Amino acid sequence: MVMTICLGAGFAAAPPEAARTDTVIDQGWEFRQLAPPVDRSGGEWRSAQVPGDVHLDLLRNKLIPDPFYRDNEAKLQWIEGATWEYRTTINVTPQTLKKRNLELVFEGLDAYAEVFMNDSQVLTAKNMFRIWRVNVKPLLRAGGNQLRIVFPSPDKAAAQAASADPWRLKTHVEEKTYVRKAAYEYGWDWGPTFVTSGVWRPVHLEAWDEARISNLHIRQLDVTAAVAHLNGEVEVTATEDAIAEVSIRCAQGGKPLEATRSVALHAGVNHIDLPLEISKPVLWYPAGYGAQSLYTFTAEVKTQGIVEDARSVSTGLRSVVLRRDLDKWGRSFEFVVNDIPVFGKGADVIPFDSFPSRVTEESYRRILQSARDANMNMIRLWGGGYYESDTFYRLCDELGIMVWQDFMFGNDWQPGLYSWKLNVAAEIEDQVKRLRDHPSIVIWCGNNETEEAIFWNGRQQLPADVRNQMWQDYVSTFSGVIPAVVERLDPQRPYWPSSPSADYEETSPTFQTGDVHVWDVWHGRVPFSTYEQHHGRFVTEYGFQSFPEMKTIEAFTSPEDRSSIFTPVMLAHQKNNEGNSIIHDYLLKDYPEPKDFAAFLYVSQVLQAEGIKIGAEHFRRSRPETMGSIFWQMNDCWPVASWSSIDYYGRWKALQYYARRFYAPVLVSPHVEDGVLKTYIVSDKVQPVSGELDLRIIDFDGKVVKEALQPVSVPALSSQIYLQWPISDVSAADTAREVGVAELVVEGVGVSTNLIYLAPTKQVHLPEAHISAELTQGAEGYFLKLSSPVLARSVYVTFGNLGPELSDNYFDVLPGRAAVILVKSRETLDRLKAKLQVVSLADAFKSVNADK
Ligand code: BMA
Repeated sequence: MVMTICLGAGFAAAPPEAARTDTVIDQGWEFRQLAPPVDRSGGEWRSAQVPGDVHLDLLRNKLIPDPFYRDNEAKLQWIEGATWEYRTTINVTPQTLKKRNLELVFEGLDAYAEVFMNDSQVLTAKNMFRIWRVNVKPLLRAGGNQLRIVFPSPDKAAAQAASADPWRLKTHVEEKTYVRKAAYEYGWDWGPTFVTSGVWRPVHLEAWDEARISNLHIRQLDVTAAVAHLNGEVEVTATEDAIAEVSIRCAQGGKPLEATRSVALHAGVNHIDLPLEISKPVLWYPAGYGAQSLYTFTAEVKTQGIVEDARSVSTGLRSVVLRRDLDKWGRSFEFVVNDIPVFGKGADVIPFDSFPSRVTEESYRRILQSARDANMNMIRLWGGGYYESDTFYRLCDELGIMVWQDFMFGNDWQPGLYSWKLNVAAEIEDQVKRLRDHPSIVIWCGNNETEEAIFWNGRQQLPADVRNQMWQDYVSTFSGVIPAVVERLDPQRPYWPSSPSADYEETSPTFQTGDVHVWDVWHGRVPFSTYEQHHGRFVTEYGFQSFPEMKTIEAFTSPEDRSSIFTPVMLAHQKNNEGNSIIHDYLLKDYPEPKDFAAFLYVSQVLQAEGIKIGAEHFRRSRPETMGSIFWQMNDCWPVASWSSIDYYGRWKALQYYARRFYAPVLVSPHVEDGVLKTYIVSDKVQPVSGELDLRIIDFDGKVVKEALQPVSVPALSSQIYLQWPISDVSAADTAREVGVAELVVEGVGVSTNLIYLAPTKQVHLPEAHISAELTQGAEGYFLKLSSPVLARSVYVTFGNLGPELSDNYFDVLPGRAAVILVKSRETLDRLKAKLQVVSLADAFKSVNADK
């Protein structure tokens, strides 16, 4: 074995042409329905798109209406009961045919599929999340070759798979659990039921001779600012025994780096290690903590001087540790990145669409950039969907958004069949290998709520032996099969069995450990203030629903659907039983009845935002006891009433604007505890911050009742109280007409402003607002200046269907203090003025303060 590491020598920037070729098979696809019944689609061959799915192909061929419009979902359920067939022709040149290996690679088949090449069956696929590779060399000929894929009805495939498990008769688990397919396709409490079929990710024909690089990974053994010790792991698949030269190069971050090894390859899979060392690496940081520098590594394999294959991978160098130390509250749960304990701020992310192939880079960017713009540094990719695309993770890497990555198991108990576990192990291997170089992924997590939900739905009543067996199956998969694969392929990254979980440790009020989902607010219908009784070490879910804005509602309704939130179509776009009633009930606890449908939508958003703000600020104030606040949920997969902070069309709800404030790097958070108004400052900064804290109590006309101005020095990574006023000293007379305004000013700039009402929301006596709005042309758009002589709460600015980009929305306008926002639009000033509407909370009800 000869191995050299040379710096600055022999470096070539671009990978040379390799002998391996890769042809994407995305042209000439057709599909048809196979019996029974064919009457709905005619059963003829029609054009199809790959990647795609049968629902989108039916839509493009105008065989079905828009699945998201009104109540069309219910009319399209026949699709999952049918069997579908896809085909295309692959043209193979004589030159390609000479290659020693010709393989078809399917990056994703949803889900149960039989694949035929020139009418010979080459594959039976039974897992949407696996990458399938099949040798088709013996079947191909020069010229046209037919690739055909049959997708039996998912219902029937599931029934058949389930029938192989004798335990199912005892556990009564649903049949669908036996097919590895995105759980949300079957419907969720925010998502429609569209159980689809299709080639949902790209297909390729790979042609190669002696060797190919079947995987390239840069293992980060230990990384510090002084030096990064890496292991370049090149997996080479060889046709036969051969001598090869394997190398890795990297150009960025100072001097070029190259490591080369001469190795003897055997036929089959070879693992070649190339240790690499980078001194003073430019580290990758989560958003808010530093830059997101990425390194690109290129590996090459040569035999007899010929470059057989070359592959590149980009990664960011950072260390990540899940710190779990005993402390005075129990056992910690905090992510330590590059030695910094990082408070995780963000939201859960679900699939971006019911039909994933139509999600564009632009829509990913819109949501992920919105996360960053709202001062988030972490998202949790929830386990009831699918492993996201490479584009998604690349954007997370570039934006510094850490990813809590669930494996794709959602809620229900999972089968214990040995064959099923082998299928899962292969899936985990495919996905970990595909994703492990993304620095943004900071944890692998076994599943969403499977541990917690195992005995839900009456299963507590099952006989003890059945429950024991189910528990053993659970543990053997999520603390056996899956972590064993992770440990082998990616041992440096933390693994966690479930969300939520305590990793099988006992929790108690005095011993908190693990991550938690907090659902007594919403599902348990308790007041928002209950959030403040929770002391989980890391909160991975808590949430409250709202309606999307009118423009979004208009996209899926006709006018008669918009008379109330309880019309059949509005209820068809609410998937949580009782959801609309829950919103309504909570709303009436804090506010009077909204005056009309539009006002209801608006108030629902304010209600959600104010509620989640209570939780988020409490969790942030509780650092370091609590080290994460991930609210449920950021996005939607269709237009719907849901827990999202951004709707299906990418429009920010009030919550997303509020999140930008409650996730500010330095947050001022006034809070009443035991009759004392305590003003906290929470800082996520790694350096101390000096500034001035201004706390004043004003009445709604702006008269100052009490004020304090105090210099503050805020330690790095801290949460502390800076001012304490007994409530009895605070109020002049009428707490229903007063508000506390806390502001933190650093170097002349207001970094955080927060209001606190001294009376319960329902009793706050909001004055009728008289907001004056002035829209003027500026250099980069328009400026909208809003002012009001009295307090105007949660001011909502809309330009109707013109929908310009606004720098802020749903903010308070303080008496006598103008607020200015930027309006980005190509429309004329006059058109914008004509559509401008400014609403504040006081305008939203039948009569202001009706019941006060
Ligand atoms: C959690 C999630 C989702 C669900 C949400 C709202 O439990 O994991 O399954 O959509 O609650 O009910």
